[in-house]
Amino acid sequence: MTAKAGSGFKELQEEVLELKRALNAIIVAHNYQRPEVQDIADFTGDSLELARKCVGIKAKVIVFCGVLFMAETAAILNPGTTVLLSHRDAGCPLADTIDVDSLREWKGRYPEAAVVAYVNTTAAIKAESDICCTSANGVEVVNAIPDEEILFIPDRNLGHYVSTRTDKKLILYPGFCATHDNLSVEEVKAARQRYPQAKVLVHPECRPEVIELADAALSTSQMLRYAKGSNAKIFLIGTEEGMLYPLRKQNPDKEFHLISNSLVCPDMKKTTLERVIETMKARKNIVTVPEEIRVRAKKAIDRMLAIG
Ligand code: CIZ
Repeated sequence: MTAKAGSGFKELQEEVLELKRALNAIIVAHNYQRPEVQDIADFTGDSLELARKCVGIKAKVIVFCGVLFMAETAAILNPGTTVLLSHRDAGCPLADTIDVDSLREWKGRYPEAAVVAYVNTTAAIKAESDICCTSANGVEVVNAIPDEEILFIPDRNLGHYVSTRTDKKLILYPGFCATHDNLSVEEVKAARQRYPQAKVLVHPECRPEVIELADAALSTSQMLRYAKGSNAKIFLIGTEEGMLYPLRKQNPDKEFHLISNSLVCPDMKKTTLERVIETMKARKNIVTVPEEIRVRAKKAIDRMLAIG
């Protein structure tokens, strides 16, 4: 488990900071990154928070410690800035469950439906979609648009969660995040037995039957707010294990336990301090989005942002 940043990382972290100054860079890290990586970031947060925080900042380079679709979102919103992905192969199997051809085929099957794309999609998929949503605002987005029929892509679990909170008709694309989808009812029940007084917080990418057992289904940013505002002292967490680090850091008087040790995203864990240094030294893993795709993908993101 990597939920504690050790002092053994000091030299590497100093090297990153020197490179940061030399490159005039800003470093952002997703909530699921290793603690020692989160510690070198100017900002941590969910993917959209991070991409938005980079807007208007005068840095020449954004070093995105996360996975490819997140760095693409940063590139879409910050076209004048060079975006480096912390590890060349850090992808998102959920985002890869849908490609443009299959999306077009689904659109053909449901020509009346508006396409709502979870931000965990490639720039090319966003460009083909009407509007984006995050795990924090899926319900608001679906309820705010005028369409009654919605093709929700690509996460079936988030889509199902949204469908339980709207009267609209949702058609769910069958993608899922293996890390969240693996969390089982038995694991939640066993954790509850160990800590009967705990609040159970799971991510909406978990299966519907798991969400039903939880006290709340929340995005990572919402989990941070919930834990801070709650009087509870013990929390059982059903999302990627990197989340334990900011939760514990921001709430030193509270206890956080991962519901299952299998809640580890292999792609998120590819980024190490050594990889960040390598990437910055070589100024490599530059993430670019073709302008024609960027402009259309930005429209889908901007529509979501306009909802608030
Ligand atoms: O969009 C994100 O950052 C993801 C993948 C999850 C979340 O809930 O923050």
